[in-house]
Amino acid sequence: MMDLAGLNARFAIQDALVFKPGPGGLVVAEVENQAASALIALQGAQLMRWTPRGEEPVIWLSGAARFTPGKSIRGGVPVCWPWFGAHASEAGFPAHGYARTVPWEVLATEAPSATQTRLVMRLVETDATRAWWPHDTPVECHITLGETLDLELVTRNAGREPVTIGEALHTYFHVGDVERVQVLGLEDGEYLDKVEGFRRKTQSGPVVISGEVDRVYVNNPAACVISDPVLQRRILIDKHGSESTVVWNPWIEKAAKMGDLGDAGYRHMLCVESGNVADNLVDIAPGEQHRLWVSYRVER
Ligand code: TA6
Repeated sequence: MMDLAGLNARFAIQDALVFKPGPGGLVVAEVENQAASALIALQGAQLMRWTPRGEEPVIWLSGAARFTPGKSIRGGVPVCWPWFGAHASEAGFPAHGYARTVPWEVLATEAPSATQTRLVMRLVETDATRAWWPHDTPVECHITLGETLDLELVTRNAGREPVTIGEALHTYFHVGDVERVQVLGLEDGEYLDKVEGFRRKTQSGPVVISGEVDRVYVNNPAACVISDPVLQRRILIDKHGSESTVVWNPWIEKAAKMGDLGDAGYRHMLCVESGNVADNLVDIAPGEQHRLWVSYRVER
């Protein structure tokens, strides 16, 4: 892996992007362009902050987050890959896959304009990752930061056998008061309710949060909107290559047990995750690739 000096010599962009030591010894890329500021940890290719100019932060990062090499950071956009939730057969394997807790390397940076900065990263495979996932599937994360945030996860099957992956961009959005927001776009959608042992249900009306919510909306390529009357804004979530949307808020008791969500953390976060999970795992044929793309934008 390249050290900070090497990273900056090769990939820093004047007036837009610099690599720095981050909390807990993690290396971060700090982006500051004319449209937004952002912070990305190289561990997990995990976006920690994205704030368009003049806006409140759009992405929520827990005030009690722990920053430890090899542990996932509470908040931001953890990349869940190549499985979501518990591993199908190996109870000891990491929850939500391993992509979020291992180093990624920088492949390229670019400033297409003064208002856009792009960072391309690739997961670094090691003996440890191969023990969890013995498939040849290079995965890249392409992040474009500006007034809009675009994230793309590209999985290529470089092996000789078909592979099946689960994945999600587990985005924690910052909201004024979770009890007052509505998620629009999932009306009439079928979902698995994790709070009730994955019971299959149908959404009626907008999603509102007044207790623990942990739902996987399946067969659902729809764009959604988080309508936030307290921060007086709408967050628009557009996506391609994603058939599932996960909506999660742990509420008071679960949040207290987690220990890294902060005292009133649950009130100011809502995960709306775009991916392919449960019914919607993705088969990738040898030589083929799959792209999961999301785009976030704030509207007032
Ligand atoms: O996406 C929802 C979820 O799968 C929940 O069930 C919840 O446990 C959450 O993700 C957080 O998981 P983590 O492993 O980051 O604590």
